[in-house]
Amino acid sequence: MNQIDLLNTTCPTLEEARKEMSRLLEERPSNYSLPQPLYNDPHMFRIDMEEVFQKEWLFVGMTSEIPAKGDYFTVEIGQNPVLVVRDADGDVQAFHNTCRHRGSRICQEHRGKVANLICPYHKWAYDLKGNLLFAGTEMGDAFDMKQHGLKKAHTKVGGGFIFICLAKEEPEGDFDDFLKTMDEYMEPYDVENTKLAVESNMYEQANWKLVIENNRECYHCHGGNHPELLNTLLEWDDTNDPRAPQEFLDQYARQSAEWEAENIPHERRDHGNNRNRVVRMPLQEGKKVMTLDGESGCKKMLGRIKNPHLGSMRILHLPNSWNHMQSDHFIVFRVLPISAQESIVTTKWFVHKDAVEGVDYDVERLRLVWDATNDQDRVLGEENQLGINSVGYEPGPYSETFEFGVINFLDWYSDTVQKNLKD
Ligand code: 3BY
Ligand code: FES
Ligand code: FE
Repeated sequence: MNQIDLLNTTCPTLEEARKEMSRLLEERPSNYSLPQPLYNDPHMFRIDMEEVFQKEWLFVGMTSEIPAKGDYFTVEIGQNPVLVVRDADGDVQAFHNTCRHRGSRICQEHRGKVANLICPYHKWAYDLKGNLLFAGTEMGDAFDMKQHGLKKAHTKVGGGFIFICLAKEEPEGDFDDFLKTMDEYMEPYDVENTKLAVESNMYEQANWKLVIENNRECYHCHGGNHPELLNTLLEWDDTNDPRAPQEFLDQYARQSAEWEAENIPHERRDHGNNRNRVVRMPLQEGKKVMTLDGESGCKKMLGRIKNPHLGSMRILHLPNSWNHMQSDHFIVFRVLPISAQESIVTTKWFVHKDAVEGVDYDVERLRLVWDATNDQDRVLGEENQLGINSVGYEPGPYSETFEFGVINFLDWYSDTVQKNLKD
């Protein structure tokens, strides 16, 4: 059953599914993979959408994707189309992309530029702050334009990253502290002076949690799963990775001393008990960035950066992103669920806004390693899903040293769903 079927079905057992999901999460051992229905049951998927994707802060894109007034991009959070636009004051706004007349989607393109937001159906027009400007002449005297503005989604920006929240009330928590870290750690990159070089949208037949689980460990990096990536990436997931040998710690000490001298933030910051994490990690000795040979991806460095050897600053955000910030380009990743067993992984590569394609950078070269890596991870995720669907599947144990990131993710997920189900 796909998501459309699911959401169009009146489901007498949804309440039971909520109780069952609560029970499964409460009873699960924390360092085991989840029970099967949490990865493939359409009711449980619907609860994930309601309790996680419609309630929590989600990463949607970067401010430099919409540098000027009227620039917009669209994003689908399940069946909720959203448009993100730069308004006339230079602020980022997010609106439900549904017209207040009869609900048509307003912006139908993936990205574009508009003076006002005009619904294609009967041409109602809204300004960039969502106010209804024009509704024809036939709506009658009692019609109140002010009551028919676009519905807003909450929006917050930190370090050029745009987060939205579809809940009526913003979730409680220390999200603003994370945003402060983002402002501080992203300062050297000067995101406003970057541009999107290229974007990929990869369809994956796996539950969104399998996509995130896969990203939060490099256990699978062994055994030839990621030959291109491992030319440059070290398999340690964090500066305090329990597996990291002295050699790595020495390299980190050496490189982080350089970074400090250059005022490049690097120290691990953790927000919300491992929910959102920022840390700069060295790459393999001598490698500059995650290209195939580890040499520059773009001749123009980002922001005020002079040292090409900045490793990669990882920004891990739950529920839906991971990111790699390097000296001459950065890469952001966003996961959005489509159905219980389908997700879409969007990857975007950014370079300095004055960098010239074909002169300063070559798109094919820039994207090669992560295109290959994403595709390898897609196969791993899809195979994981197929095996989990078996009657023979039983939750299995995570390694606390190799898979601590997965344990952290599922602990956050489990706590969040249980808490939101009670609210
Ligand atoms: O580097 C990443 O984004 C993660 C961590 C390990 C494997 N994976 C591709
Ligand atoms: Fe938008 Fe009618 S649905 S103008
Ligand atoms: Fe991987």
